[in-house]
Amino acid sequence: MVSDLDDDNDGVADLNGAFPLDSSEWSDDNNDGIGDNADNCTLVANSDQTNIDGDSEGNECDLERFGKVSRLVDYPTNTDFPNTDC
Ligand SMILES: [Ca+2]
Ligand SMILES: [Ca+2]
Ligand SMILES: [Ca+2]
Ligand SMILES: [Ca+2]
Repeated sequence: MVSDLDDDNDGVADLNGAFPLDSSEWSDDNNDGIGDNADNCTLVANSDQTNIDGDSEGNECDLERFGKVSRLVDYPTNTDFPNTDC
C-alpha cells in the first residue's frame, strides 16, 4: 500500500507532487508544466523553455538579468534598455 501513495518513489506523496509519475520532478512553482528541476526559469511561466543564448536560464529569466547586467557592462546599445526598473 505504501507504494500506492508514492508511485514514482521520489519521496513525495502522489497527492502532494506535481509529477506523481516522474521520479525526477515533484514541484512546478510557476505552473507551466515544466518541473522545477528541468525548468530553465522557475520564476516565470515559460512552457516553451526558449533559451536563445544557450546558457542555463531561459529567455524569460534572462530578460531580467540583462536589465541589471546592462548597467555594469558597457553595452554599445545601452540607451535601448529601459532604466525605469530597479
Ligand atoms: Ca512521488
Ligand atoms: Ca514525482
Ligand atoms: Ca515550471
Ligand atoms: Ca538564456
